[in-house]
Amino acid sequence: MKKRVMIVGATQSGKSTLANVLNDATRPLKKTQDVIYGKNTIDTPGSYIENTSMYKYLIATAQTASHVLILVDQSRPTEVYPPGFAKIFTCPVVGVITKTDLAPQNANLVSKQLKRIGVLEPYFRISLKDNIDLAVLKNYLIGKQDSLEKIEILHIDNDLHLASGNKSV
Ligand SMILES: Nc1nc2c(ncn2[C@@H]2O[C@H](COP(=O)(O)OP(=O)(O)O)[C@@H](O)[C@H]2O)c(=O)[nH]1
Ligand SMILES: [Mg+2]
Repeated sequence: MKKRVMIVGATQSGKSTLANVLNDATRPLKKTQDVIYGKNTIDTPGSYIENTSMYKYLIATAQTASHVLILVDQSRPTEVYPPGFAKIFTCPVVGVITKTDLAPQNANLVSKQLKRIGVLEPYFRISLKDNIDLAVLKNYLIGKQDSLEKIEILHIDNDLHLASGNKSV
């Protein structure tokens, strides 16, 4: 079964916008306290990261995820994550800097934030307006899984082929 990518970040950091991109969807950007499962994503409420007492829900939800995306908003670089936060997850963690069309003077600051949180480079720098980097991220996260599924299907096809070949002998 294909696993989903979990998206974590402060309220208004661009989580649901990114979820729509990764799902090829146009779900409205309503503020919600619910975890939303999309085709390829698990969109988590900002409150889960803004209250330490909610971290346990993030850890539990990440159990079924292929990756955790940790978002930092270049236009509002307030610290929302504690140092080393990324280490609480057992699946791969990917650092994503959102809204890179805004406040370019914060570019270094947000990279440093991701480092402090314990996220390893490379970081994906994305903007709603930047189709290229969005496509790179999407391919990195979802393309890999799709191609694995394709390989599995090829194997099944091959097995069927062999089986039917054997029958005719
Ligand atoms: N300028 C700019 N605005 C963005 C970008 N990504 C999201 N937004 C806007 O930021 C606001 C919050 O986005 P949303 O995805 O709802 O954030 P969430 O609360 O983390 O789910 C919305 O008005 C989006 O249109 C971006 O890359 N650039
Ligand atoms: Mg949202």
